[in-house]
Amino acid sequence: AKETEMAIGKITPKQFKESIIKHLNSTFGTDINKASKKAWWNATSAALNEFVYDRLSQTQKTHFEKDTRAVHYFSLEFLMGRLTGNNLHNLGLFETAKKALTELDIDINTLVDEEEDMALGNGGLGRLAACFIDSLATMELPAIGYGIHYEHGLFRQEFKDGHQIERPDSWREYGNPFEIRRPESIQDIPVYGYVETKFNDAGKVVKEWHPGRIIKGVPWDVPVVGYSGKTVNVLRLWESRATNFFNWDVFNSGGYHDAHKENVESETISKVLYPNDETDAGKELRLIQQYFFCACSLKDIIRRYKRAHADDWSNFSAQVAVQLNDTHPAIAIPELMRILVDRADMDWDQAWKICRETFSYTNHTLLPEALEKWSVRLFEKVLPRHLEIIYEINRRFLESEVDAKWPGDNAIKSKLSIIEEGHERMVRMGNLSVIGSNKVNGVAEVHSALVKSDLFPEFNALWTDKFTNVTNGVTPRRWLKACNPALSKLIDKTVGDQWPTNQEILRDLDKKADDAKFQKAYMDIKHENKVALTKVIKELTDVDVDPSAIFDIQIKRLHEYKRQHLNLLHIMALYRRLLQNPTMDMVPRVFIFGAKAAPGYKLAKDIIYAINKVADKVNNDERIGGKLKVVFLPNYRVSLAEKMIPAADVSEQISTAGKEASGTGNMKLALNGAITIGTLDGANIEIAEEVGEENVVIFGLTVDEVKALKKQGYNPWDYYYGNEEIKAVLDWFDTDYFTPGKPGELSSIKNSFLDGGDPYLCLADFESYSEGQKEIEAKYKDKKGWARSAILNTAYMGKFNSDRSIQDYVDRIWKLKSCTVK
Ligand code: 26M
Repeated sequence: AKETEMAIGKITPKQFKESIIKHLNSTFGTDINKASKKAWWNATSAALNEFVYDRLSQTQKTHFEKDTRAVHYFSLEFLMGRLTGNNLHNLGLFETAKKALTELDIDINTLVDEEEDMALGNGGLGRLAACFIDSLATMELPAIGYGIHYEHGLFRQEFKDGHQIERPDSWREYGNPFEIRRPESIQDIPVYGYVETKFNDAGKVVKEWHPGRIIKGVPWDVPVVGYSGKTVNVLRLWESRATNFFNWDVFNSGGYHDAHKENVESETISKVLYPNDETDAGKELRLIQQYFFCACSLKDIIRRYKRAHADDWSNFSAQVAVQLNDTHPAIAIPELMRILVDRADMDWDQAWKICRETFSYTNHTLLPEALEKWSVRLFEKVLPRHLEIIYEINRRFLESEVDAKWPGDNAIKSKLSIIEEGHERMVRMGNLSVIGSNKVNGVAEVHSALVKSDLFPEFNALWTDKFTNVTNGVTPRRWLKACNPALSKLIDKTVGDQWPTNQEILRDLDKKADDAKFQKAYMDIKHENKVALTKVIKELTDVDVDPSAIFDIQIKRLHEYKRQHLNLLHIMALYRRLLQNPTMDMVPRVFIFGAKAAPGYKLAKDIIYAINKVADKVNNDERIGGKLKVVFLPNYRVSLAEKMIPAADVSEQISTAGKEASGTGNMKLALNGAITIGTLDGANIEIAEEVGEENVVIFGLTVDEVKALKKQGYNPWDYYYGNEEIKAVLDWFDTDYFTPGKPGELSSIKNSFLDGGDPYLCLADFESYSEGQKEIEAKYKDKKGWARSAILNTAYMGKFNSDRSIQDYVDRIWKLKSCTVK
């Protein structure tokens, strides 16, 4: 009862039940006797939506009437996961719905499992966007998320003989009860064509873009329900459609196929999410996706602005903040210039001032292969007018700002230029983003320092105040309250139920860290969560694991720099130690992986295969008495993370120092009481600071040591010949031990460490990692010490609440005010 009062006044389980039945009947044309599981889920969501849509309208009305400044979060990715459970929790209706469904003989957990994940993102960057819009709504801040309504989200992963197979994701096959199509807000977007230079009546040179094609953008709105349900913001996602009036000439002259082809091409734009993360593909369709959604979103923003301010642009940047989620939406900068200069006839300097006040840019990576560049040739073909505008932005920047600071220094000019000269001239989206932005931020302290010192040192010298840090965070509503209900109830009972919106409160749990009764309650819940995961593991892999073993979890995209293969080396070393000494004293351990590899990333896929093959062998080896198990859960995604994270004892955060910008899975795992084994990289550094050195295990080279080793010349062979265990394990890859009858199938892994040069220094960190793992085991044997550490991890993770991140963005970048919705 208390739960529902906070949100939406009074609704009883009985009323909720009646609403579900009503929707089964009149919205879905079925009834309680013959409804399918999907129909039950749809009807429950429809019942819940009655509250959502009401608050959505109220929020929009209030924001309009008060003409609030708003932030517009531009992102190619929003990795939302499932919405039903989350929205029920945020509205305070979860218990009500549970009771209502129980009366209908339906288990709410089974019901929410019917929902497909909304997987419109690859990994960290996309999930961060989803946590941020949750926090923005919870903090009652006026905000809109803008992105693409992909027909297919991130591929579904299957394993066939241990190999990754990609299958299309069709998340909307059974409908999405939460989204609303808004045909009244369709936008037309031009692409291709050529630019004509003309003189206007005043004798001034003007540019006219004659586009080769017009694409229609149709918005779909997904309500974003803040915790307590007071503010419901929107995530507006654009779907591309062909403009059916466009090529009737071709059609009428008998060219049905050509006209049709153009339609298909236009509708391809929002078909599928690019599955790369970190490496830049340089594909034409990707550039069009970027431009398409930025152009739709800016038109939408300007339409809304003009409703209150007509043609007076003077308040634009006071009303509109745009945050660029990496460089992917950077094309919005020249697009706004085009609108202001070509369409609104504004002079360049005034337009440029507005642009620079409007945009800010978040950097998520330092990896050179991830820095976006587009060939000038492609740009000219797709966006000829934008290329000219970029040239002009660049010319003015180099001739005035750079030359004033470093007169005549051509070396610096060529480094800072938006255009990279060379065999093929390229447009550097990072430089464009820095030059066109008000603020540039990294996502953890160490990362932001490296953005200044290593990635953009000259820009930092030019504009010191432009660079800042906002350490990432995660929403405790999804990543503790909803995914770990038993622990949440224990926390409620111990420190009160205000912790989901007040990050300070969890800290009070530290008083209970040594309390035997509390330790038992906390560890009993962990055990129950492990039992639940054991069932999931059995279902997905048919492997039996023991819930009293240490559950050691590495979940994240598959990447060399994240070093799943370092984890694998250590597993193989443990296995070898056990074979050599079967009576070895060892706490049983289950190593659990979840990861998707980009479909074109050969080594990443080989690593998945190798882990699966080692798992097969280890799991079926009677000699080691079940002390070691390895499972790779297929199709890792948000909803699977929600089942894995509450069951983790150990969190693997083992990237090469300097490579992981922040990490956010590290935060979710620690919040749920897993002990981190990690390098001093990204947010791990700040996590260790918060939870205390004695409650994490840190190993490996530091950022400075990595740099020094590389400079001195790193030779992996030194470690191969210098450490007999490393040598034996690497040589194992060349045998057919794990792939009977097929020697050499795993050799590419060994080669990556040796001939490949081991670019991420796995061998250099191996010994230290292995020692760290011994430390983990020793800690685990001390049951009380372990419980204390786990509790303190939960208690001291308050800083990594995404509400704190959003407050930092508000204070340092957006200067936003919250707005109470009646
Ligand atoms: C690039 C080109 C073509 C297609 C897709 C991409 C692309 C997509 C996603 C490139 C990078 C993408 O995401 C990078 C990412 O997820 N970075 C992670 O961001 C998190 C949130 O800040 C950090 O916590 C992680 O450390 C960082 O790796």
